[in-house]
Amino acid sequence: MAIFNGFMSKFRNITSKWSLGVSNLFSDSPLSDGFWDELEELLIIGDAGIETAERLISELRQIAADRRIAHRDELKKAFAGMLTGCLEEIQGMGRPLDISNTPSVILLVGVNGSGKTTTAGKLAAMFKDEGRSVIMAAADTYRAAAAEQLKAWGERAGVRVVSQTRGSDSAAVVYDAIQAARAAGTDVVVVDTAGRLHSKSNLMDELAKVGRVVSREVGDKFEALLVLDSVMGQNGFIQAEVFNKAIPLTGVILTKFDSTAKGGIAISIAQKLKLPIRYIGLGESVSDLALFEPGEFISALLGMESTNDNDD
Ligand SMILES: Nc1nc2c(ncn2[C@@H]2O[C@H](COP(=O)(O)OP(=O)(O)O)[C@@H](O)[C@H]2O)c(=O)[nH]1
Ligand SMILES: [Mg+2]
Repeated sequence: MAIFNGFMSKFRNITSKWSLGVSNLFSDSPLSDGFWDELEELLIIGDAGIETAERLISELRQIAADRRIAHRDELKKAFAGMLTGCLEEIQGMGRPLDISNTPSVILLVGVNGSGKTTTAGKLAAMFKDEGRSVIMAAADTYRAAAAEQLKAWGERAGVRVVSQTRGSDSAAVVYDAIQAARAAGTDVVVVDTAGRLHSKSNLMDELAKVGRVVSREVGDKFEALLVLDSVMGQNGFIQAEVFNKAIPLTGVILTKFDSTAKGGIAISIAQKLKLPIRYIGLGESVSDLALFEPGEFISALLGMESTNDNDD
């Protein structure tokens, strides 16, 4: 049962005003000053951030000048190649996630409502689907219904959930889960954490403690993924720095992309956070998680066949 492939088909089903805007802009008409203004506006609306938008535009202007490009549609491929390049630079090669340890630990962190619990469930199901054994740790011991919500995902995915009573020490839950995984020879431990408000330092201390327990148990090689709600756009970034202080982040999962499909956010994550996007959330059900691949992402976003073979 291969439910987690087919990024393009899932993604192409998401209609996006933003993508349409890009397509309309790169139409079959001459380049003009208006074009550059519109492109800048589109990038900013798309959450690329002002700095990134300006940089992309000056690069694209240079390409247009160097190659004496006069028509908008001739620039589209160069634009796609530039965006893909921005993402690939950060994305690196290698595996999407390092899960070479047994057990490998994946911590999901982020503010309330960003999609951590949902993503934990999706990831657990994905790993199971790939033939790996999985345990989930309900380390959000703060919210009353948190463990129940994770258990529901556990049942759906056929994955065991390690939890303790509400209010207990989340580092202890994670410790238990790692011991259970060791005892059973489990491949992956997916840890759902509390939606810490980044201004509450006690909660950040708790997260740092979870990090210490994990490194003590499995070494420094573990994943700490920031779960970012793409609807929050640039506002979601303030949190990244604070989380990164509590625990060194290794990547991002961009959720709720089905609700925005604004491409700029992915570019600004690469530019500002310098963190690779590993997966992208495209809905609320268990299979609505797709591997993030820059070339596919950009070509789907811009309604193109493929940018993998770009020669820019
Ligand atoms: N449309 C959409 N909704 C999502 C996605 N991921 C999570 N959600 C929804 O966002 C809300 C908060 O998710 P939850 O996992 O509880 O967030 P948490 O507080 O970070 O654990 C829930 O209603 C989820 O169904 C996604 O990729 N797309
Ligand atoms: Mg949660």
